[in-house]
Amino acid sequence: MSKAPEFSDIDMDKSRSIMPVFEDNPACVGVCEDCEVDVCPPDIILNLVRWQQAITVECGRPYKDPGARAVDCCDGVINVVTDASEVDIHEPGDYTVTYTATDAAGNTATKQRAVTVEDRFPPHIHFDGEAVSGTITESIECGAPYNAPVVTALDSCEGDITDRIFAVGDPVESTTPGTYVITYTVMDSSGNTAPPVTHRVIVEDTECPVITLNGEAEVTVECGARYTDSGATADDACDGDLTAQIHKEGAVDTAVVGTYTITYTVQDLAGNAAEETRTVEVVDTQAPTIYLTGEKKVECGEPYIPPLVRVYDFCDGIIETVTITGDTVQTTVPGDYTVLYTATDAAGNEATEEWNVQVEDTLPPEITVSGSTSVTVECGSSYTDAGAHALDLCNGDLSGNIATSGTVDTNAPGDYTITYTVTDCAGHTAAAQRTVTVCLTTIISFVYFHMIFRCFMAT
Ligand SMILES: [Ca+2]
Ligand SMILES: [Ca+2]
Ligand SMILES: [Ca+2]
Ligand SMILES: [Ca+2]
Repeated sequence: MSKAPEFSDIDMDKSRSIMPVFEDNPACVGVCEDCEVDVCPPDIILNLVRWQQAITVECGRPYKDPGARAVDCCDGVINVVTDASEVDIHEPGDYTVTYTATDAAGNTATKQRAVTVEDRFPPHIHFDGEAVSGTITESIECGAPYNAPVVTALDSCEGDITDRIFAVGDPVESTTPGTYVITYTVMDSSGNTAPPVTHRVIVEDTECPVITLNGEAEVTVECGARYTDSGATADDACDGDLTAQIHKEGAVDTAVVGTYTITYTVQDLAGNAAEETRTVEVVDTQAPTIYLTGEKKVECGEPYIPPLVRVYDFCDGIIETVTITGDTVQTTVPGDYTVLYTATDAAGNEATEEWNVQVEDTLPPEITVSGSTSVTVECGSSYTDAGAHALDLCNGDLSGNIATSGTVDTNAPGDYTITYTVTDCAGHTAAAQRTVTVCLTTIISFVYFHMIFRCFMAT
């Protein structure tokens, strides 16, 4: 049994010539002479395909009916109508195409052709609209956005049969390194199976983590101050937060001026490493502090005791070297003196502290009566005062400045007061007195009688 011809096999030239043969109605052979009464239907001749009437069409392919011709012994060639358009090329199955011809006398003839629509081709699997087959391997970066292909299945007969795709395997987890394999198969309604497509997705982590410093990458700290490192965070596109895995190296000694480096390193699970550094500059910008303790007021003439000096620097600690400039305190010269204490730290920061000394004369001179402060003088004799001397702690010997007041009349018995007064440069005054008593003694000499008499007369 020969295979039914396909539509493409039609060879019209080899179709039968248009000759009424009346093979379906042999009774009409030879009666065409009497066309007054035409009782014979036309003769329908099917155009053949590879000498065969039956046709097999691939589902989904276009079908063009080869047609038929009709000849009537009275009317000659006449029109043929057909229902070939009823053949559904998208629906596999057996169809019967009917050709009908009617002559002018109303005699009708029909003929039929068997048309088979067959689905013999498998569907195809598509990734993102592209037909694919076999094994498709792709590598993607772990953590990067992954767009899985849109998998569809198209059959030349049935069209889109995506809903019949059968997938076996592990769905891709784009944040977990590994190899994921999914195999897709699909079968059309006629049992034709598409070649399976294996999708192999390798999720790799080739990217380094990213370290982000908290705070600035360059930090300046004052020497002696406390430094607390603000740390860093680490994030990996694949492994996520790796902050806890950060390894920190380096320390900052804020007691020592210098540049320090803190290094942060981290590795992801795939061994990709990242490193960041922070530079910490320990600087000394602060001058030392000078502490002066002591007495700023000095009594003129008393010794001057310089203050106790202590110098402390936040960075260097105790500084021993202190330079003293400014006024030299002269303890015998009252006045204000400014003594300057200067200290410099190792970084060259200089501090100067003023020490204001006040030399004051607050004490009066001391006046001392020469000899006795109580003197008795014989009336009539001569009296010479012994004077006094004065000494001031500040001004020294002021004896020459003593002012003496009061007189002694030795011819007049009685008590006389001699007053000595002296004032120092600061205006402090001191005074002392001497009492001189002029009197008559009980032993009166003859020689002095005249004098005594004068004394007596004076009283
Ligand atoms: Ca098919
Ligand atoms: Ca990584
Ligand atoms: Ca300092
Ligand atoms: Ca004085």
